[in-house]
Amino acid sequence: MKKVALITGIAGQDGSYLTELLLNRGYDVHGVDRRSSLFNRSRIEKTRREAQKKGLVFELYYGDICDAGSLYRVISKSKPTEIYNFASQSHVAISFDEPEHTTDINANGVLRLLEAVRNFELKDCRIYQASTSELFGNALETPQTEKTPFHPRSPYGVAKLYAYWIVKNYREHYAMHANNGILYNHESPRRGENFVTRKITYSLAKIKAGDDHALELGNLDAQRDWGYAKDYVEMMWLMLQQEKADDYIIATGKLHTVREFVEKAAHVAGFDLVWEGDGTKEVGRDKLTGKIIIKVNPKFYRPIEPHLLVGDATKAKDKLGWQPKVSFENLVEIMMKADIERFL
Ligand code: G4F
Repeated sequence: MKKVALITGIAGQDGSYLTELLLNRGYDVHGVDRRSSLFNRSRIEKTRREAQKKGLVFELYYGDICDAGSLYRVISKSKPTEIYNFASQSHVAISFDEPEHTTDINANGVLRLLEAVRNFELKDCRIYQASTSELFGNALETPQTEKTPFHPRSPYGVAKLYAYWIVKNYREHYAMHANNGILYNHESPRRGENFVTRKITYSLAKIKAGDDHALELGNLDAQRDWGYAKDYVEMMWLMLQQEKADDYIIATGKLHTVREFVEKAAHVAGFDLVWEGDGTKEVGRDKLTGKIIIKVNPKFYRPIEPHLLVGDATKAKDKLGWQPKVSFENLVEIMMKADIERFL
C-alpha cells in the first residue's frame, strides 16, 4: 500500500526535517501551512524543488488547524495513511500573552484534527501528536518518565495537556492509532530565532559579522534537556511504524544551562567570553575586543519557569531501538557554524 503522509505545520523546523525523511523513504507527502503575509516556506522550498525534479508527490495546501473546513478539505484530497500534527503556537513565553489563541491552536486544534479523522472513518490512519516536556512543568520527579504526574506551568503547557489526553481518549474510545511524542527541547539551524538556542547562535553570528548590538537574554541559569531536531523526527516516524499506538518520551537525559550554551557557542564563534557583574547587571564581555556582547534583560524572564525538565527516554530506546546521535557540544557547534555561514 502506498504510504501517504499529511503534515500540519510543515513549514516549521520539525515539519521540514520530517518531510525530507519521508520523501527519502518513498512516501507521498502532503503539507498544511498557514497563510502569512511574509513568505514562510524557506525551510521546505529546496525540498519542494528537488521533489518536483524527481517527480515525487509533495503537495502543499494553505489551511489552519483552527479552521475545520480546511482540515476536511486537505484530508479528503490527500487520504493520508499517517498524520503528523506540528501545528502549534509553540512559544511558551508568548502563551502568557495570548492564552486563548494558544488554547485554540494547541488544544482545540488537535480535537478538530481527530474529529476529522474520525468522521472520514480513516480507520487505518496513524496519528502523531507533538506533545511536550512542558506537560511536566513543576516536575514532581527528575528525570521524568512516561509515568511522572503532569503539572504544567504555562497556558502553553495546559493546552498541550488537553491535547495529550484527547489523543489518548480517542485511542481508547475509537481504537485510533493515535500517539503522543513527549519531546524535550530539540534544536537545529532551522529553529525559530525567538527560541533561546537559535537566538544565541544567530545573534553571536551577527555580532561576529560586525553588528554592534549586544545579545539580550533572560534567565541565564535556566536549564533544559536539548537534543537535535533531526534525531527526534526519526523517532516520530518509528512511533507510527509500531503495531500498537503509545506515548513516548524523547530526550537526551542531560541538563545544560542557557549560560553553558552561550559559552560554548561563543567559543565556537571565536570570542573569548568573560562574565562580569551579577543578576540583571551581569554582562558577557569579549576579552579580545573588550566589547560587551551579552546583556541580561528582565523582559525575557518568564512569569514562571518549569522545574528541572530532563527526560528519561528508556522506553523509546528499549521498544523502538532509538538513540540520539548528536551530543550537546555537537549541537551547539552545528548551530553556531550554520549561522556564521549565513552571515559570511
Ligand atoms: O528556547 P525556549 O524559548 O524554549 P522553551 O520555553 O523550553 O520551549 C520549547 O521547548 C518545549 C519543550 O520541547 C516546547 F514544548 C516548546 O514548544 C518550545 O519548543 O526557552 C528555553 C529557556 C527558558 O527557560 C527561558 O526562560 O531559555 C530561557 N531563556 C533565557 N533567555 C530564554 C531567553 N528564552 C527565550 N526564548 N529568549 C531569551 O532571551
